Amino acid sequence: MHNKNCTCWNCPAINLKGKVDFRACGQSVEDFRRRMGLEDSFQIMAECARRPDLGFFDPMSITFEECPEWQENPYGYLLKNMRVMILGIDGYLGWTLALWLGSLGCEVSGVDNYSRRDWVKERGAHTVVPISRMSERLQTAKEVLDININFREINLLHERDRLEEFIDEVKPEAIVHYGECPSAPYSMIDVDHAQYVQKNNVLGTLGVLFLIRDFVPETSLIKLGTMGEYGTPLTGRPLFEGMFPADAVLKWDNREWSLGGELIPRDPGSFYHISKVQDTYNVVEACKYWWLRSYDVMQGVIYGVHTDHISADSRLRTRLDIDEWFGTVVNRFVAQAITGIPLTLYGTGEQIRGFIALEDAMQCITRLIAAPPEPGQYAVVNQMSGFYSIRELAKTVAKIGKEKFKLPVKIQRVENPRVESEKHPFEPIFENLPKKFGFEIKVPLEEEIFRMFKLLTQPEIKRRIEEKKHHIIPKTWWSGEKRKVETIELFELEKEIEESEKGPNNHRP
Ligand code: USQ
Repeated sequence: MHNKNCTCWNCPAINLKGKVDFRACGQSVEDFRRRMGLEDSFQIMAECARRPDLGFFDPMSITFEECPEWQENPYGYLLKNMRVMILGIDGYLGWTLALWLGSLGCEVSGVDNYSRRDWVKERGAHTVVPISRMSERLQTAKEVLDININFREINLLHERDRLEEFIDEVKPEAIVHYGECPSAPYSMIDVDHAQYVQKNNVLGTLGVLFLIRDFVPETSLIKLGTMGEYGTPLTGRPLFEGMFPADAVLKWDNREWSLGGELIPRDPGSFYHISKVQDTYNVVEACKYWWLRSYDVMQGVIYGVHTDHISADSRLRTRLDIDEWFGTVVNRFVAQAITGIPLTLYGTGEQIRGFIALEDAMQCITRLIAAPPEPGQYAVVNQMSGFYSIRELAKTVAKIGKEKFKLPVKIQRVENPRVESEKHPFEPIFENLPKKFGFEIKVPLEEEIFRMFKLLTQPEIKRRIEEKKHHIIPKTWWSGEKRKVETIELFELEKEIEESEKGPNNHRP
């Protein structure tokens, strides 16, 4: 178990408030530990909110493996009935995680104001996988999976008093923050959308940080960031996990400095991605000022439709968007293949991105919840299971569509409405999750694409794709133009597949 040696120091049930003057400890956990080893008089005493009978004790003396409150499950020791609050519980990821955690015995609570439903509706699009109203979702979760979810409709930005009340009532031991607008193209529509996305995301999250400080300072915040914060630097320098490693140096003018521990440069590619960068700095500072604990999850592009729980009943399914604003590339490609639109490579299609299947993303988040950061610790994970060029992905989708579903799939290059490098080196480091948290890839790309075809070719879903087909070809340009992109080139699929069979150029750890 990856978290067996974590101690009460990591545990959200620890009660340190008022017992430790963190400012007197400096900012370094190592320094803290060193002083405890060296100075007899320097010690920390804490109480346990779950086991008050222990009285005051040294919080580093009991491990998760030894504590009866932490119980084994497939993703590490997990706190018994752990109280996890999901912000953005009605979304693609939020709903999936709620059922996933509920089935592991967590007490799940969640907040949403249905804004994802509203944004998609505003664009005239819809989720092609129909989803139930929240009341029906909650009832079905109870009926089919025996999961009780404590839900409250709250706007994170504008109803902070209600969020405060809910947090104080539930006292979550982990908060997973998915409650942001996730779309780059949506943020690039016009000034109103750009301002809205930044306000919603950045200020919403800032409010959450203050509430954590005041009401649940020991909770761990699992905050969704994006690999897109880093961009695709043309120097090809590695995209470390948030910070430079200890041995990284800056050389200039015959002098040398250590870069160890400093945030790596960010080069976001849309006003949405910028909002995530701003969040990063706000979360880092909150951890520094108030000793909050946070994992910032730099997630690659997500795709897929399956976990056992969302597939257990049609009323439990999660949403799936394929329009130009809210559809991510793999999900879009499968829908395009089904509806006869040649798969749309923007520009050369040589852009490379990190990807992860929905189910693997759930596994990662669970593993992070199970091994909370230490007080004051801000850490980053690059959450992806492999990286591919968009062109390779299109070929994979086309091949599965053609061979397994007998669809006449074509691929096209269209004008790129975005401003992004179309040919670039890419060296993401994504070692923390597998090495420190025990993450193992469970879902091969091809398997999830197959599952998507299976679901999306069902008559009702296919009809819903057809209905909104006109929102697939993009017309939102980073330049501000509003016109459909033109096709540059249409590919002979056979040739493309033949080439990809010569040697798939995919990249896994
Ligand atoms: N692309 C195509 N054809 C399409 C759609 C996209 O070639 O039909 C290209 C884009 O130009 C881009 C890449 O595919 O180079 C990924 O685009 P995307 O729309 O799938 O994803 P993106 O806009 O980058 O944003 C998505 C999520 C966002 C998350 C991000 C992770 O919407 O919330 O932050 O993936 S990452 O891309 O690693 O930043």
